[in-house]
Amino acid sequence: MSNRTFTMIKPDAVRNGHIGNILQMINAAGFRIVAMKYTQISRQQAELFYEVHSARPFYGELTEFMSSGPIVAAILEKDNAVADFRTLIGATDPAKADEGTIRKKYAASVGENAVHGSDSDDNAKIEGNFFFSGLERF
Ligand code: 3AN
Repeated sequence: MSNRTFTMIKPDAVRNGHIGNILQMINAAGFRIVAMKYTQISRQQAELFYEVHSARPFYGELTEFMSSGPIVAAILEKDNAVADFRTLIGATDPAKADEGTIRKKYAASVGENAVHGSDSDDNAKIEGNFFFSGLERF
């Protein structure tokens, strides 16, 4: 079990003005911010980041959306970070997300679902390395 996960506040949540509220929920849940940046990825970078989903029917829609505006990327630290963060964000489909989760509060649809959270320790490392150098982690 590793104690780090990777997240993005997605373009829909940024556009809708939810950065502050989402960061507050992340802090309140006991995560420490190891690295953070406000940035926008290109279509090509989104295709690379989501390469594991390249065979899925929503890949085009997903990579277009994720490159459509700025995002907040961050590495978060806490015991059991990957699983606890998945609990905090709720189900991929906000209609199925539990009350009090980030997606229940701020997501509109399965495609535009406000936040990303790594699904394994291995992916948390790969995804964190995609966005951050060693000098950007504290
Ligand atoms: P999660 O983000 O909860 O790990 P995944 O890994 O199944 O969910 O999917 C990755 C991302 O792909 C989701 N965050 C969501 O934005 C998008 N996605 C998943 N399923 C669909 C779908 N049926 N239609 C459109 N986008 C989807």
